[in-house]
Amino acid sequence: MDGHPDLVVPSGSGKMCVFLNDGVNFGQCISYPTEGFARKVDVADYTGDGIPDVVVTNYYTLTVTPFKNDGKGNLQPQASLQTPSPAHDLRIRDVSGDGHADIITTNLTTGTLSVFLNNGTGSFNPAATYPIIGSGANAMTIDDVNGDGKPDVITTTGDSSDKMSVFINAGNGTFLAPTHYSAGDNPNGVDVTDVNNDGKLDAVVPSENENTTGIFLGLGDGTFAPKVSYAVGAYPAGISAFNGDNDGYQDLLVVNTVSNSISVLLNDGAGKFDKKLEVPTLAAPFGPAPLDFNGDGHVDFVVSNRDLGLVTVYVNICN
Ligand SMILES: [Ca+2]
Ligand SMILES: [Ca+2]
Ligand SMILES: [Ca+2]
Ligand SMILES: [Ca+2]
Repeated sequence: MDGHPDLVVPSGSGKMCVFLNDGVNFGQCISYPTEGFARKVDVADYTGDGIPDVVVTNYYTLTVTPFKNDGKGNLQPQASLQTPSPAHDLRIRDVSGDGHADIITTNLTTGTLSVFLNNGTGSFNPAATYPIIGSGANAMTIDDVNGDGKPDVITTTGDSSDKMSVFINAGNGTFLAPTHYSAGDNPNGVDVTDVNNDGKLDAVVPSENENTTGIFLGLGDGTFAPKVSYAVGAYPAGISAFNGDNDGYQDLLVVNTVSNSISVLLNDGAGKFDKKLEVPTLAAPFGPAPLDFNGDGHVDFVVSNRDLGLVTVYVNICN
C-alpha cells in the first residue's frame, strides 16, 4: 500500500509470486504455495477493509483459492472453492451490487461461467453456474455494456464454438442467458473499451488461428455490431486496451504467442486501427497487463513468458 502497483503472478506448478514495486524496480519473487498448477490471479479487496486481496485459480484441482491480505503484506489462504472444470479466467468484482466483491470464473471444458457471491463477511457461497456455449470457455472481462450500472460479463469460447458471449446482469448477481457473436477461429481474449468515442462500450477480441483482432462496436444496449478485423502477429492469445500514446483514444495491446511479439494497434480516433507497431518479446508471451508501474502518467505493460518462467515489464517512453 505504498502507491506503487505491485505484481502478483501465478507461476504454474504449485506457487504464485508477489513482486513488490519500489516505484523504480520490482523486488524478488515472494512465493506463496498454491494447490497444484496456479493459472490465473486477480487482485481486489473482497474482505472490505480497503486492502487488496488475491484470488488464484488452481487448474488441475478444479479449485480457486482466496488469499486474504492481513494488511502487513502477508497473504493468508482461505478455504478453496470448487469449479465444475478447470477455471481458465477469473475476476474479483461486485456483480451483485451489495458492495462486497464476488468471484467469477470461466470454466474451460464444461464451457461454463461460475459466480461465487460474497456472503458479506469475505467468504463465498457455492457457485451459481451458467452454461456459455461448447466446451472451450477461456477469457473473460466484466463491464457494464448496456449502461444500467450493473456489471455484465463478456466471455470468449474457442474450441469449435468460436464465440464472444455477452451475459447481461439481471441484478442481485444473476445473469440472463448469453447472446453469442461469431468471433473468428479460436478467439482467446477479450477487453471492453470505447474505441470510437461515442460513449458506448465496444469489445475487442483476438482470434488465435486467424492472426487477427476483431473490433465489435457496441450499440449501447448490450448488443454489438459484427466484428471488423485487423491483422496482428501469429497466435494472438491476449489483449488489453490502453491509452498508449496519451491522445485520449484507446489503443490495443495484443500478445502474439507464436511470433513472440506484441502488436500495438493505434486508434485513429474513430475506432479504426490501420496503424500498428510490432514489438518483439522474449519467447511465448502471455498477458498483457497494463499498469503505470513507475507513476509517470504513461501506461506501461507487463507480459509473462511462460516457458522461460519470466515476467517482462515494458516501460512506455512516450512523451
Ligand atoms: Ca482486504
Ligand atoms: Ca457482491
Ligand atoms: Ca449492465
Ligand atoms: Ca463505442
